[in-house]
Amino acid sequence: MIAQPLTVLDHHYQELKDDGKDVIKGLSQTPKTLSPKYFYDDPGSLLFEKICELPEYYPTRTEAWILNQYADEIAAITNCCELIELGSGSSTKTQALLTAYQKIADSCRYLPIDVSGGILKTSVLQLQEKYPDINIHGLLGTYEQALVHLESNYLQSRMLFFLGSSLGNFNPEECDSFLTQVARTLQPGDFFLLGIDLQKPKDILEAAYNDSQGVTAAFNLNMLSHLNWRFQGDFDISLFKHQAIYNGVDNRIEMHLHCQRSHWVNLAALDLKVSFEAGESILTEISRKFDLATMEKQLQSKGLNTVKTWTDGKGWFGLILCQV
Ligand code: AVJ
Repeated sequence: MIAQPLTVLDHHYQELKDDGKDVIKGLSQTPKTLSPKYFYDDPGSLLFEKICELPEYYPTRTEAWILNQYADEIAAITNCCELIELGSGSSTKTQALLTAYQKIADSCRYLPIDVSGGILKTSVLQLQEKYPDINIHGLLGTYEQALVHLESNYLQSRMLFFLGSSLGNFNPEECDSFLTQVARTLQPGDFFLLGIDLQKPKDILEAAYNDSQGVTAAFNLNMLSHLNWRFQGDFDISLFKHQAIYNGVDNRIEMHLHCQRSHWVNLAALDLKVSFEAGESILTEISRKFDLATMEKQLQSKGLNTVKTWTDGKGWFGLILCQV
């Protein structure tokens, strides 16, 4: 994929331009797949915020607990000037870090990066009011665009962070090249802070992705509404059903949209007509569940050496701080 330049929100704000080539590719293969980045149009980002508050969805509150507990320690160890967050969303959990850095640094910068323009713009404005001493610049774009931009725009000592276990969306190969890219954006002495969801019993995992209020189902189905407005599509959402199952061999949740009867879908802006069979499904997301020691080894192989790890009392979620 060719990286497009990022839009710097402070100067001008515009929707992310997406050519949709990945949609054509994903819907033309068997089984069909779509990139989880298409979850996050503005309505999708709001649904994700709702997911984070569900009783069954433990990752957000568990990670938030760890961050609140150890933010001062992280700030003291890293003592860096530029905080860069990939996939910042509403930046709610990040506030623990911003509060900690504001206490120790005189000139600190925060760059939240997200594909969802609405939520990014709102949170940048709110955060700037709440943290007047921190220089905040929102960047609208994908991870790929962000990493290319960061590699050639190095200013000062950095901590790049990637929270919420979004790393789990990558398969092992994608994960490997992502971490290579991350390492390229950092200079010796810089830090990378990674939040990962850890392996745990299947029933807890499946409940987290099949909540009783149906918010996760709405979030999954919203991807089709997103494609409808973005690419002039005619997906009929009522013909698909949300499904999330845990694959214990690959240690991952798999989210599907299961087609209820055979029909054709047209995406006019992509000049694409796709046939769907009853019973087939679109894989919209994988959410891998990790093991701390294995992840530390993988990070180390990229020159990202663990400084410290933190977890919660149950060992459900892990935070790894590493340094180049
Ligand atoms: C934001 C990718 C970490 O995998 O748990 C939540 C997204 N999908 N419920 C996850 C998600 C369904 C979430 N990540």
